[in-house]
Amino acid sequence: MKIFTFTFTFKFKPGILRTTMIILSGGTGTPKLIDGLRNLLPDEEITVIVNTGEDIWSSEVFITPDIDTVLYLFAGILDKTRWWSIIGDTYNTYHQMKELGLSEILMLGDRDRAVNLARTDMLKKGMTLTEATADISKSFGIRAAIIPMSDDVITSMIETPRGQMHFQEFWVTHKGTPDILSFEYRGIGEARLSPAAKVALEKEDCVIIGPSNPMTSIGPILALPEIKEILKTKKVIAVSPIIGNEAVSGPAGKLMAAKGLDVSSKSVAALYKDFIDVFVYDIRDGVLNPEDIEKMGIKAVALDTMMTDEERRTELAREILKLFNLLSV
Ligand code: FO1
Repeated sequence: MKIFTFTFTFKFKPGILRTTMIILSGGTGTPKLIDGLRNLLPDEEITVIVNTGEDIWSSEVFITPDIDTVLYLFAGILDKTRWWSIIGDTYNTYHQMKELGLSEILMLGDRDRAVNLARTDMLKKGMTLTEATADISKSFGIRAAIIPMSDDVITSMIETPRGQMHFQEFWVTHKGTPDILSFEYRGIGEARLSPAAKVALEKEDCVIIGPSNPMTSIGPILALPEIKEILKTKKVIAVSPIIGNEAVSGPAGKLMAAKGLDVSSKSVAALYKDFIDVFVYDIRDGVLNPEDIEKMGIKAVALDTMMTDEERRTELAREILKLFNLLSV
């Protein structure tokens, strides 16, 4: 049992107690929750530690999809129909490059490419990914802290009967269809948590693990040295990205099955059990027995996790903030 000395000292909005919240994010599920959280906390009270395992080099550009989704969300320019890329972006460069015979794995918009070109330039000049992300955040006037999980290169590689491929090749080029034999976070053995992420985690008390793919969005963050030990000393609430026996979106189910795991919220809770306090699962989940979660020493809470509109995203965020309040007693 963790002993919490943390107390909330002042109020931000009626009914919501104020604190700086750390969110572990990747993919598209967690950004939806952050979108709701932004209606309850000022951006400067939000710190997002972002997966970089899906980053990819394409046509001399270093693309970091999960960081960009969070950047564009805070900048107010995210395409919220897809939950990646910039709303209203054009694709002239992409189409021209395809015509020239270049292999473009990701359909990168023109403005999006400009951001990624700027980042690539910064990295080539010797800046870390953390510094480049902070620089771009500043240009967008973003007040939240957006921090890459690591400044080292970590790449989710999927082993399929067609050979090993980058996650984006598996997901975008092959539409997630190849069988998955195994997968690895290439480079994880030599990688470190980014110093900025470590400082943020050590300073704050409340951490949300968002409803993102536990294998390729959250998994690489948790695979970094030190982080699990740090999380054990925090109040941590995780939100399941699985309802029943299916992922809400994306390839989480297929990747979990490849690891020999049942595709279920119980499996997700088991992955996180050593360092979470509360596990949020969906009210529609007819498979999960909350007692199985409580037996792991984790409080199980059923909430509506289908964040299909802004109101529902905000409501889920509000319920999570209330749970942190309960944890502090
Ligand atoms: N996802 C797709 O399914 N097709 C695309 O062409 C595509 C382009 C793309 C460009 C920039 C970017 O930041 C993300 C992009 N994504 C695309 C999303 C991406 O593949 C994944 O959804 C993220 O890595 C999260 O898992």
